[in-house]
Amino acid sequence: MSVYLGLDLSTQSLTALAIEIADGGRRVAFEESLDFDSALPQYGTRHGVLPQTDPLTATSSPLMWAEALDKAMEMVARDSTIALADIRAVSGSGQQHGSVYFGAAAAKALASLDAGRTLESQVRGVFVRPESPIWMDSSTAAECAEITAAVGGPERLAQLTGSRAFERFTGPQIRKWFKEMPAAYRSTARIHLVSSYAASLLVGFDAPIEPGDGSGMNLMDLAARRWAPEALAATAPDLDAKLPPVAPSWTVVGPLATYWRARHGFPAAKVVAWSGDNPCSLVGTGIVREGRIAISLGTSDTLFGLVPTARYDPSGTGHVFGSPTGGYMPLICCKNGSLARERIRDQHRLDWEGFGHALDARPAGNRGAILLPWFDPEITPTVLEPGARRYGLDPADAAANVRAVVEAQMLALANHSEWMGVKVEQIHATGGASQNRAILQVMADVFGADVCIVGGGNAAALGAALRAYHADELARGRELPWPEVVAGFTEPWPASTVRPIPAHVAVYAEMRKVYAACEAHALGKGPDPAPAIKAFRERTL
Ligand code: XUL
Repeated sequence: MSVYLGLDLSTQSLTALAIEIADGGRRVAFEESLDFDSALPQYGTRHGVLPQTDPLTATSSPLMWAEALDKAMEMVARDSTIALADIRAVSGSGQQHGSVYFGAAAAKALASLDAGRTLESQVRGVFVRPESPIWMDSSTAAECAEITAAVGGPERLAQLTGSRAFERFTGPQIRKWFKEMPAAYRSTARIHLVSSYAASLLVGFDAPIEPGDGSGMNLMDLAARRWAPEALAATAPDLDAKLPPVAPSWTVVGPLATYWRARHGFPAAKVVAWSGDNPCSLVGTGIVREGRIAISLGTSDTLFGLVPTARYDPSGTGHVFGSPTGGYMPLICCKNGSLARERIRDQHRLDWEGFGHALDARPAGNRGAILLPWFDPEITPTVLEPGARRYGLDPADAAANVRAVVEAQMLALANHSEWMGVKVEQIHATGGASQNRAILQVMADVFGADVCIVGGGNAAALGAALRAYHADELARGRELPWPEVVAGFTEPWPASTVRPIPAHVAVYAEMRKVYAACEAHALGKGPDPAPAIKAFRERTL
């Protein structure tokens, strides 16, 4: 019996998930989450984010993440369903783009963690930047422009790093920090991603950055999977010395540090490089061959696939990340995901069941009522001035607004992912809202493809555990093909398949154009869409 542990340090929570691989079968043996707001209220986060007055700024606490890691490991150690001694390897997944800034004291503190004291009390003093910018931040438009110009334009930057400059990406965030706090920047010994930071806490020294997560920085040469000197030079001085090295996804960083063994009773399990939540979800949703895409309905809604060669989004909204299975993962991310659905649900005083009923109460196409759900600044498309926009939609009409928010999210995902050129045969849905069949029906109808549910909702943590399994086997000289790694864990749930309804598919093929016209109008790039909406309404009534 071998046990592999996957940890997912996401925006709102830390999830621990353990898988068992035995001759007789494979199963998820343990799965538990710790919600930051409720489990660690002393940090004052809301949905895992620290309160800010500026809507473009979003930060969280690296100290809170350390405390959460200690608590999650304690949670695993206390559980009686898994034998700790069977844990062979641990890996993890971190919310992408967020960064952690260590001062000179960090290396010594990590190397000498005392099992008699909490982790949090020992790392409290190591941060030169007590708040970490996270992926929801969009305050770096100026730095994006500067980096783009220095590298030679958006296309050059996208070809080099996989993405044009994005506000939330780590490079622009580092540049802003360097410009605003030059002395603090100079005294920064090490800049980590959330993923490599958490891995460093587990091994007791600086862990490398994994290429899947490294592609979310605007700093890595995507093809060569190493830091790109021209991108580093465009970002901040001496950055090379402050970043850990890039290392392959299956790197065994080291054994679990003595702290974890002596404090919680873990064995000297291998710690495998952590990756980002999306690259881990790629594995955890079974996207290990072409023709399938995954749509994750979480804090953010993301859509991703797997392609053998890198492609770039000419419109500039999408990204290409390195896949932790080799190859590339094209991805788009919409920030107004679950919080937008929740906002509409709460505004109309509904629970999730009522939300599903309201969604079903209106016809496909919503009689031409359209919502652009940009409650928060949006990533896809870029919207820096938040505010929902409504076209022919009465804000007081509960059912119409529920249908409008879900249709908008699916239409935006479909329109903005066309550049990926993936012929979608099947969609693997994951994330909290994937449990809602009415939402999945809209997804199937907009994409014209079968949708099925995979995994237990913790795809990133599952993917991390599977990556730990793959790396452990590799370290023992056995290279398992990825379909074999994920077998038994990522098959569609029986009876979960939602098939597209042909009449609805036809409605949405039309509505995609109308939605695109509304987006263009709201962004000041297109004419009033009222005539297009009227024509669509008349055709579909
Ligand atoms: C992806 C992105 C988010 C975060 C948090 O580019 O910004 O999906 O990884 O989930």
